[in-house]
Amino acid sequence: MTETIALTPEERDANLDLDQLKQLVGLVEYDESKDPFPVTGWDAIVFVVGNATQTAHFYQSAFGMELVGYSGPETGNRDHKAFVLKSGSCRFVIKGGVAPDSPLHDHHRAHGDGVVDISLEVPDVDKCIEHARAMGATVLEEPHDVSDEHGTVRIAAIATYGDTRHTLVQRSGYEGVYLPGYVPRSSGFVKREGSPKRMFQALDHIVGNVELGKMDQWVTFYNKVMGFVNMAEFIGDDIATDYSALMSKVVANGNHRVKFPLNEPAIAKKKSQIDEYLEFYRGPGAQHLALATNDILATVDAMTAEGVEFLSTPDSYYEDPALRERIGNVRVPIEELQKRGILVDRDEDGYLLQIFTRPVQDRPTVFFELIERHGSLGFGKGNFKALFEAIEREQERRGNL
Ligand code: TYF
Ligand code: FE
Repeated sequence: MTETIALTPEERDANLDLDQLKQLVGLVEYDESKDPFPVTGWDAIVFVVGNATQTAHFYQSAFGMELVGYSGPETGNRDHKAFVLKSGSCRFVIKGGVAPDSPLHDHHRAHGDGVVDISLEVPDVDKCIEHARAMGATVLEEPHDVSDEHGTVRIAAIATYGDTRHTLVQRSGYEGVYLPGYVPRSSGFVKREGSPKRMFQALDHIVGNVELGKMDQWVTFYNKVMGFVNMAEFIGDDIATDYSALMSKVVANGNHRVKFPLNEPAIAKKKSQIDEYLEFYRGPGAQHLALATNDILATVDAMTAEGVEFLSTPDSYYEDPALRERIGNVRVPIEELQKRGILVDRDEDGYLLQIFTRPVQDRPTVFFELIERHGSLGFGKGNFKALFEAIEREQERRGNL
């Protein structure tokens, strides 16, 4: 029996409909009753940064996100400040240490700005933890209730690669702004005239970088512990040694809202971009977050106007006659893609448009992707060569190649 997928309250709030969402992030129907670790979707992406006050401003100005919640000294949290930001159904929580002995400073000392928690919404925390434990997962937080006047959420956490964790959140109709302890907060931030209402509507995937030889172990972790399935797209030995210097496999939860490509470095002619990440992040961690937009041209223009820097794509990419042949008809003239450096790929299901930012913090670690899907469920396989050449140009500029 097929369970019919339903919109999450977050997606409904963002005025997304199911058909749009299928297009936007490749959502699929699946039978949740057979899933040992059912996951509804993303709950929040939690970043630890050196200065949350300023980073929260960046995500409002540069990424058009809306400040909706807060926790900090003024609300009784003497350890750190945390800003809750939203764009469509996507929620970021930006944390920075206030107390000089906050453990967040230790995290930041090791890793710099980065993602500490890829938090997932689940319908039954206890069921997930029981299964995860039986499969050998490290349970960092046992299931427990957290309450305030807006209701009760049930929470637990398991460890994943590096110092990254998956907090599991069972919301059970909780009506507060994020989690108990957070208060609603808005800002006086006014969007630039003509900039889109939202620069992105949802989160599409988060890529994890793991150490050499560990990719398959992490794929197995997601298969066994979290019931994730393997997706078709991967970068194998063949591509790796020729130009990518990395190998990659993709796992997804049952409904495909949550997709995790996992990269490991490969020995190639040049120093792997994954090794550069592992060196500067000091270990495995989240490498890039792909934001789903339904108008990548408008989003790139709006972000560029705010100073966001994207990787460049050489004119030869667009002038290659094989490209036009490969991609066929897309909704915008190729010239419009070329002006902005947007990449395009087509597979048997459809096509996608994508572009990548430069790292968004001082260390050459975390960056973002914008993705506009039109049927394609892939990750831009046809662009890997052009993309990895662009990344290598950046590595070279940094003196890390
Ligand atoms: O998520 C993906 O698989 C694509 C391609 O270091 C990619 O966005 C893969 C590895 C990488 C950068 C981009
Ligand atoms: Fe990606």
